[in-house]
Amino acid sequence: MPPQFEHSTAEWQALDAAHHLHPFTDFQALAKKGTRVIERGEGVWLWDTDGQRIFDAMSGLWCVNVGYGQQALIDAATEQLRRLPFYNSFFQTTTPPAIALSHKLAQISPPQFNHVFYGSSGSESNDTVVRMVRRHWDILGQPQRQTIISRFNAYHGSTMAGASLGGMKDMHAQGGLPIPGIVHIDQPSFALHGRPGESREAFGLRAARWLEDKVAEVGADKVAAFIGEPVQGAGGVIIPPETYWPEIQRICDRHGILLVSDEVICGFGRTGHWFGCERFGFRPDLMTFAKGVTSGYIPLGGVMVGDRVAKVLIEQGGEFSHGYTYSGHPVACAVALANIDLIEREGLVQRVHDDTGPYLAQRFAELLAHPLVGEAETCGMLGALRLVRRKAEGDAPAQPFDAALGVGMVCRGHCFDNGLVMRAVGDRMVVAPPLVMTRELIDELMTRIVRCLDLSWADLQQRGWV
Ligand code: PXG
Repeated sequence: MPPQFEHSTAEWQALDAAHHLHPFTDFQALAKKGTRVIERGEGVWLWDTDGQRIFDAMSGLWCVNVGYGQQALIDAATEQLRRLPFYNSFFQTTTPPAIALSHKLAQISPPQFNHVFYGSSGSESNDTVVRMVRRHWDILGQPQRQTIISRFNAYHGSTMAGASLGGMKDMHAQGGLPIPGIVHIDQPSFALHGRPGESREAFGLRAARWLEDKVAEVGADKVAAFIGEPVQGAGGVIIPPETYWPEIQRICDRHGILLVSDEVICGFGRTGHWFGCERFGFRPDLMTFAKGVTSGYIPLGGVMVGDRVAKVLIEQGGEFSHGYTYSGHPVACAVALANIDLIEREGLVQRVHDDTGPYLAQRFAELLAHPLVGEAETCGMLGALRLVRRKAEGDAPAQPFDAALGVGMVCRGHCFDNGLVMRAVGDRMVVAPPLVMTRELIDELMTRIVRCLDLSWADLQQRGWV
């Protein structure tokens, strides 16, 4: 290890507390507690500076789709760094990796996608969407079509536009958000909004029609686009009923509204399809991506631009005044190509679709036997458990925990102490393991989850919460 990385955990924590402001963090509280310093990864495993081995059931932050330590990605980065570490794509130039990746993305995306606009993150890509869809309508002589409809509890990033598109109320409470022209409808969460006796399918249609209501309220001629994650990720892995997306598609088609799929989490195999829109049977005009495109080995994001929009921008648009220094970064594009090549060679999308996805679903369903688990759902390599105070019995619905207690954080604490990374979202415990998971690793994950649920149950009994 290079000498500048040789410190004890306590030294690292002191330096971190002194100089590093972490995202989405209470700085003072973290400085008191001390961070966990992760120093190495291999496959689905991480090691911290105390030498503890940790099962990373979150793929880093929903991104390390091919797992850690893949030599092909390391070699692609090294080779490109040596040959040409940077050149831009602004002034009538580009680089071979940016061209080759654009070609590859057009091949693996649904057929309407033949063009890509790059950024370095999901947030930047969603900012691009806001500017691009408004520009699209301007060019077509409909400048009043400015409003973008999104959903509460969505996560689309943390820039001004990304956080505005997102529907996180805590984020809107800081910094004067949302920016004008972005409005929200409720999310298709059956747990939150389903009615007693209503089927999931009927709920899916009802939830989609909230879009129709919002379009009527805003005025169809003022709506530029609707954006959604196929499965809401950071919002707690909210898997919509099968009826939801096809109905959303019909409503967008009826009113000529552009449909945007945020594929930052769902893209690149996570749902057992290359893109989440393919899993849920809809046909977006634009798709944003990031995370899994490089498996997080290096930052890259972008927007797949469907022919409907690309044709307008290219043939009638003139200069589109937008872009980033690192749009089409050659090293990032080279790593993305190696990543996609690896996903293809190893058949990871098919593996999730045919084998590990159904197996994870089966093993998750078994967790319903646990006294703490009121719901267990999966979609490909995404999974969510809802922790409940008392399970549903006969006609009596499940009793949730008081949200103020923060039951998820209690469970997350036990995961943290027992070598398992799971994410807590309110009373939902979520996983998004790497796509290289095998049945054996799913069994190992389940053993760890059950142990942490048992510890949480005992802890909650002691606290008198159950
Ligand atoms: N869209 C979606 C659907 C995301 O999940 C973004 C956009 C923004 O991407 P960038 O690359 O700008 O972060 C995301 C990011 C969490 C968590 O705690 C989730 C994300 C980011 C950070 C934390 O679940 N998703």
